[in-house]
Amino acid sequence: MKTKITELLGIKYPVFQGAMAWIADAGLAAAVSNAGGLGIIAAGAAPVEFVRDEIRRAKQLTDKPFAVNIMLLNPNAPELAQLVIDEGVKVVTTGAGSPAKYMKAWKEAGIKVIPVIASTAYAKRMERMGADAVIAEGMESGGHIGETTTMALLPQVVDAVSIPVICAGGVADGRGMAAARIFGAEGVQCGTIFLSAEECNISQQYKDMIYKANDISTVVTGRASGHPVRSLKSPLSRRLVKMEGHIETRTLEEIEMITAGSLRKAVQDGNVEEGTFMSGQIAGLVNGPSDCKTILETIVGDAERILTHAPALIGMGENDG
Ligand code: TUI
Repeated sequence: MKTKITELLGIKYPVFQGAMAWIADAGLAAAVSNAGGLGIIAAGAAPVEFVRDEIRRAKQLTDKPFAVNIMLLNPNAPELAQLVIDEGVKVVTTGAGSPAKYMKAWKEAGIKVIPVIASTAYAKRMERMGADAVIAEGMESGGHIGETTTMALLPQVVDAVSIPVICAGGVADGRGMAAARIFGAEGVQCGTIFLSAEECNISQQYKDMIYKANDISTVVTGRASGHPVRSLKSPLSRRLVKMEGHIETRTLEEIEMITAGSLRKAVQDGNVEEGTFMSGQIAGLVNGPSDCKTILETIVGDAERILTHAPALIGMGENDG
């Protein structure tokens, strides 16, 4: 499947692996890139030295393009912005804010910049600023989210900008990818499905919770503090929902106390009681272990089949009257 994004980045499949903080390391990113997609290392809240080592490790593991994601709420963001230049990273994605401060230096360094956006206004700003593409992320996604669904956001962003749009939020199979392409997206970004990859190094508890999840297994917490986060329903998220039901300043501080470090507790320790198990709403489609190559080939192969045979599949074929 050739699109403006496969051409722009020199990759085989127009599928990005979402930059999941604490999860998307060099091992996962390189496995995705080697399988033909765009692997992305999530800098998350990690120290600069750690991210430098991960970038160097990815270069050892793959000769294909990979990206680094900079989460702009991270206090280290300015140092990370320089690090990607120093390390010769070719593609940068950003999330949770504006990359305005770094855009000029990145473009001068020849870096392809692809911000995650959650509104048309922001998409237009990014285009004016020189972004090479945008990732339109619907609120079906896991982690920190905006307010609009993929179904509503994607066509509006596609109409609002002329640069390529990548669809994120709710995509885990060929149907999702085919739908995204019909809406005008040049590619997709998937997060949750990659939690099932053998190359994804997270606790077995986290994987099992994803495999057991269904369509109503996630919940959004943190709206009160201005950083809404989607995660699996769990002892911690249930406590947060209760606390947010009667919010005062004291509980906001308490919430900060119990959520700080809770993603690490989920990813590394498999701490079911105190962990935040971030997940998209599509987790119900993720039912067991797989690997990056199978995931990519299944999504793209199924999308191609659906798009090729679409008229017959929806009863509008030549022989369907
Ligand atoms: O960034 C994400 N997803 C994330 S970051 C993350 S780590 C975290 N942990 C705890 C609390 C908060 C974050 C987990 N998941 N996705 C990209 C994304 N960006 N989603 C939404 C946005 C976004 C939101 C506002 C992008 C730009 C933006 O700008 C608003 C404005 O007008 O300044």
